[in-house]
Amino acid sequence: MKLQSTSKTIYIICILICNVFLFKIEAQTVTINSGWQFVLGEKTSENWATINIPHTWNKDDAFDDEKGYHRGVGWYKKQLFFSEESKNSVHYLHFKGSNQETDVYVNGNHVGNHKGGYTAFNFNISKWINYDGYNLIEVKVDNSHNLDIPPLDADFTFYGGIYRDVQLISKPKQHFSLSDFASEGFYIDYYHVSEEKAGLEVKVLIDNFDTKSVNTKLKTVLFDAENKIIFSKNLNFKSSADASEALDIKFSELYNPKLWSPESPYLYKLQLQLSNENGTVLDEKWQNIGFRWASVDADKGFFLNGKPLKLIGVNRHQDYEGYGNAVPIELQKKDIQLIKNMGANVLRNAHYPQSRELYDMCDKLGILVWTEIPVVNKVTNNKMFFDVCKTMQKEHVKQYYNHPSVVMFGYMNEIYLRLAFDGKSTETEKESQKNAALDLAKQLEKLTRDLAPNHITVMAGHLNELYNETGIADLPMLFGWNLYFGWYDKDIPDLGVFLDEQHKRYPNRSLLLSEYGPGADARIFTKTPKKFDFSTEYQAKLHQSYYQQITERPYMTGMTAWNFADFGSEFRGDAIPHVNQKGLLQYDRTPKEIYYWYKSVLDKNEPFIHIASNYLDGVTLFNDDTYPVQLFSNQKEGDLFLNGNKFQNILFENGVATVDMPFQNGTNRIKVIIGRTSEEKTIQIIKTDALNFDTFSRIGINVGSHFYFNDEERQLTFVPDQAYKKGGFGYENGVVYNLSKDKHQGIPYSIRNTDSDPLFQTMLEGCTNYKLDIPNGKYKVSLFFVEPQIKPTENIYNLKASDVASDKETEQRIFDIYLNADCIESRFNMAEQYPEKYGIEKTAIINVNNNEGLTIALKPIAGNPVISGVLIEKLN
Ligand code: GCB
Repeated sequence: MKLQSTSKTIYIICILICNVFLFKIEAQTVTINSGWQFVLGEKTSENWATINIPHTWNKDDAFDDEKGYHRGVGWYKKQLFFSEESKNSVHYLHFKGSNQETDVYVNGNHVGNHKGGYTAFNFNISKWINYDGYNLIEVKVDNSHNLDIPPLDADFTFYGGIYRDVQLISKPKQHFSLSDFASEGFYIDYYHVSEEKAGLEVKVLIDNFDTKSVNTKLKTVLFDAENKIIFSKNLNFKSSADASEALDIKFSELYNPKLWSPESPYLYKLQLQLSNENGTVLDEKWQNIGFRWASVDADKGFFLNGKPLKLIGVNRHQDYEGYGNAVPIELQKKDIQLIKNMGANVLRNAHYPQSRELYDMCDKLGILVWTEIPVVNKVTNNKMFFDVCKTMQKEHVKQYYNHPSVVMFGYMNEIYLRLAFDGKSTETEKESQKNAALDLAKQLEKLTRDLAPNHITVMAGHLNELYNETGIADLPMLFGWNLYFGWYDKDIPDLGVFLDEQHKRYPNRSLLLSEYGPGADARIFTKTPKKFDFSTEYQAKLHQSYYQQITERPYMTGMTAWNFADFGSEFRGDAIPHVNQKGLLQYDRTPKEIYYWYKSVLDKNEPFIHIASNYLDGVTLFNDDTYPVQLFSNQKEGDLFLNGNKFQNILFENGVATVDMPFQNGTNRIKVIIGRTSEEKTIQIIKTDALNFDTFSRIGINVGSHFYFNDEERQLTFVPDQAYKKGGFGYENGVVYNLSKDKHQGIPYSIRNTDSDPLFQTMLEGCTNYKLDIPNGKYKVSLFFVEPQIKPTENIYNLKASDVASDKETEQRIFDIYLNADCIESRFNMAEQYPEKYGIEKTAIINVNNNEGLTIALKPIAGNPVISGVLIEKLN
């Protein structure tokens, strides 16, 4: 019996495979990424190079020490052969993404122009092709600032180039339309979806390029995940000559459907097959089908399939260290897996549509998606801009419509940001800006609702009354607040206060916390985390509190952290310049500790433990100092062992336990055991009672800073600074240099000539004596400096409007540098002697005698001296 049923299954599978694969399908798609010729600038230039797509010309210059990156034109060209036999086909060039304006030429003829860098587009090139010969394809791409194309302005790098696949699609004369805003030519709708039953409706567009009408057949088959046919429909129809046919196929309801959800992303499959009257298959499409329905309630939050679901997840930018936006798709897919593994159930693809392959992954893995077009920070008040935005939203909605994971369509982010910081325009101009954005929002909202009636419309705003005052926040079905309490604004607990107040004032508005998070650098850690210090600990503190504040508010639909990973933003001066460091992972996708904390609160699948000491290696602790290490787990309690001995029983609250570890000098073993699961980490600690060089040979001090900095260039963890203590080290005078009063980062600029920016960015000003009680001997002493006075560029992400001009008056700064009695530098004048923002290292060899220790004296000649770091190495 059993054998019989197995052979039956095999037989059915064989039939299915035959059905699916053995028919020759006339339609063909070929990816043509290899071996393009590329030149930056005009095509008359002679510097053509051979490149492969995905490609961007900004992968390096958006990260170098020079301000700005190439925003202009680049040309691509390639020869394509078309055979005589292919004459009867219709040929399209399909671009999945080219930033941001693209013009395509075939044999010198202009075949089309596309505006916008994040949606796909097709050009039918058939009429320009020479058959039985080679054809010259030329593509001009321009990423210049263009007032007609969003984004006009945003906190990410607008890398130029053809950065997603290019395909040559050849189709028989009748095929699923490729002309409806580059969609798949069909749209899936669900009707009456419930636990009991679900209906499926497909609207299909079929183009006929023949000059005569033809009999055509459309077969649609719904399979379950096990390839069992659920429904099948055949339709015979006449395709009129040179016309498009719109067909509506409605399947009868399916009883007891398996619903799609993040815990159980069950996918059915739909096959659409187009044949001619002889049965030759002309074109074919496959589509994942997930039966689900989503809704929002202003009081109760988000609902999926009728059940409440707190949305917890991340935002994602598409670029990647070393690649810019031209990232191999397999590498990008790993991101989606990482997001799923973290336990997230939602992804906001901010601020633009991303690769379709990733949405497929979300369908398969069960991640709900918010997707949006890049209308960010401001709008241009003219028809062209409005038209481009509307076309972009049409492309976006139509191209991404069929993904079961996509439940939210958005169209604007922080549209009043520039207006809020605008110190130049008149009141009338501002009023008109305000109304223009509102007007565009109304048009885009209507368009989105018309195109995607079964989806939730969304928009995100920043902390500003304008969104309430204008009523723009009430247009979408769900409004996202991007809130940075404890970073750009006020303090961490102010989040809940603000949200409660908003909910009270606007009780009918559904809310999501669409962005939040501080910048964090894995190389920076501290026992005293502070706003704007980029420390691992501050990132933990903020995220852990935000999570509690959102989960305890039922009216909040959820939260999406800013950002999944660090991303390129050329103008930024974070601890890693040109990179926005608010990621839960680093730019190369190495997780920061906070990623594991999210996993511990979100992923309940199996017991999980993480000891957050991945980056702590090399910490120096003095006397009885301990270091607070965070332990993460999705369990309630466990046992902690330090260096083989049971240290304590630990209780996890909100996924975390923080333990002050009394480390010993050298290797330390931390082990957590919970039931049958355990995790062990080994870290190296330098423990000392004095600056005696017994347990270390080098010591570095991150002068003017309260955090440790792990410096890869010098293979050393610099210790935080302190006021002088006898037997130790520290400053005798001076104050921490802060460009603006309420920020704690020193100077938020890219420091030239180094990757150790946090060492230089923080400094002491007015310190004339710095003392280190080191024993007699010979030492190599290195001092680190940078001139902090630079005319800041306008950077609203690092500074408040009032900070845009430096708080400090420009003054001259000249000083002599002494190591004890030796003057190692006279009239040191960085502004005069070095380029702007230049990281300077001065090294000298000295002998310390007579138990005098070392005094670094910075003797002012003009202005106040500054110093960023000290490194001392014992030579004998
Ligand atoms: C925001 C923006 C986002 C920025 C982020 C930040 O509110 O929507 O594009 O990158 O803040 O890091 O400042």
